[in-house]
Amino acid sequence: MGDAGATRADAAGTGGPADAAVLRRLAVDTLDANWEHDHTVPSRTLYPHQWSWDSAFIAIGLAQVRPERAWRELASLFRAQWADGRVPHIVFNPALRVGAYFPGPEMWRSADVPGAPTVATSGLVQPPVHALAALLAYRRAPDPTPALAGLRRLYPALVAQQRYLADRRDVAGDGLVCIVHPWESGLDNSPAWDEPMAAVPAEAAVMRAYRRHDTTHADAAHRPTDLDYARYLAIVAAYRDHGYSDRHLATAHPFLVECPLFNAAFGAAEHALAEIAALVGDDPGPHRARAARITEALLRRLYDPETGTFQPRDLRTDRLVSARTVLGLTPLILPDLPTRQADALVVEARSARFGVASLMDRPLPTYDRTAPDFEPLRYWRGPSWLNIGWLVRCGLLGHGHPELAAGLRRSMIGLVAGAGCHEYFHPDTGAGLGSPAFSWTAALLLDLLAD
Ligand code: 2M8
Repeated sequence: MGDAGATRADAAGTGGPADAAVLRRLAVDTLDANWEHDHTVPSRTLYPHQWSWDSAFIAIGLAQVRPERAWRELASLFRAQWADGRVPHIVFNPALRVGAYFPGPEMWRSADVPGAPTVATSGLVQPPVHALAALLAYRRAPDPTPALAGLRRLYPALVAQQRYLADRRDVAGDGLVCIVHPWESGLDNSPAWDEPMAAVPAEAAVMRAYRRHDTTHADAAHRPTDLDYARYLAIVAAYRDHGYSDRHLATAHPFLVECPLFNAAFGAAEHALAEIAALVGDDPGPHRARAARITEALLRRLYDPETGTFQPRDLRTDRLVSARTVLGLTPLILPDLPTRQADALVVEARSARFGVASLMDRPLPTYDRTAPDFEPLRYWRGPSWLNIGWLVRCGLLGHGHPELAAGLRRSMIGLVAGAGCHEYFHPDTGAGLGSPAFSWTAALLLDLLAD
């Protein structure tokens, strides 16, 4: 990032009240502009419907400034929960024209599935950060009474979300959840998925039959490729054609991966549910026990002592993937991660690959910046994203690294001070990329400013 950005970052991050007020205003205006009846769209142009983990991050920011909306945001998402407990990764706004987003409801055909809600949705899920978000929304709320009522209403749905994942998605029977599509990771085209995706048969040419919506609103060089999309569609079709039933996954599904971030969120959700249970008068014990089992399974199955980080496991080959992405750092959000592994993750975070420091010279990238295929402009293959930095910062705080957490916070605030509420940022210059008015950037900025 350039000098001007760094200066503004320091002013905002170390108590420049005027700059902080300007940034807060920008964030609130962005969230207000993206509010749509009962939810916030991630971006008016690129993502005009409701997305699952976006809504969770957004609720954390709304809790401070529009507390009533924080609970409406989560409630509208969970109204679209399927009978089996899955929380769909997209809830489609029926008021929008066909073609407002690709792939739209006509590709997913959720209405054909018994147990799907009346509103059209996708059939995939995203990292279950919602229980953590609900707990933080409660803590951030100016008035605890309505916030506690919001938590109480949401609690059974959050429990059902976890039950779906535990009962239907533990395909290997090892206590971890598997994702069945890269979109479920939230880091769609991360190099983490290159190895498992290479085994998915598809040809880029099939995309000639479709019109991609994303590349009319963003530079194609900053987005997944046509071959990526051809594979995304092939995996959706495989899942959909089995009625989104998870019974066929082990035998018939082309993409099955245990992701460190998804499973860290799964474990963090049980920790959060234990705290929520205590607040709403339920027994926290079973949540604590499940949380401990998830951390143990993550250590056993996804921790690689050779590299000192967590790596996704491809269940089709039963091998850990080799790419070192920021996904590997995210189990730091688990409060019960043992010191040995937490320390190893801090070494990895501070390495030249990720550059976390108390005074960061560049933003946290999503992929090892020393890798030959590091791509500073292409979506999740290098650029810096606020939700990931925010999660890593939570982990650093939880494991006793306040100086590193402060460095990361300053760097993230500096990104928005320098470029605005962009979707993602160039990992060298801090330039804004993707949507210029992106909701979770705004929401998490509010959270960072409040700390
Ligand atoms: C991106 O994913 C969607 C597909 O779900 C897309 O590329 O169209 C990802 O960044 C994902 O993490 C995010 O939830 C979504 C909406 O912001 O966009």
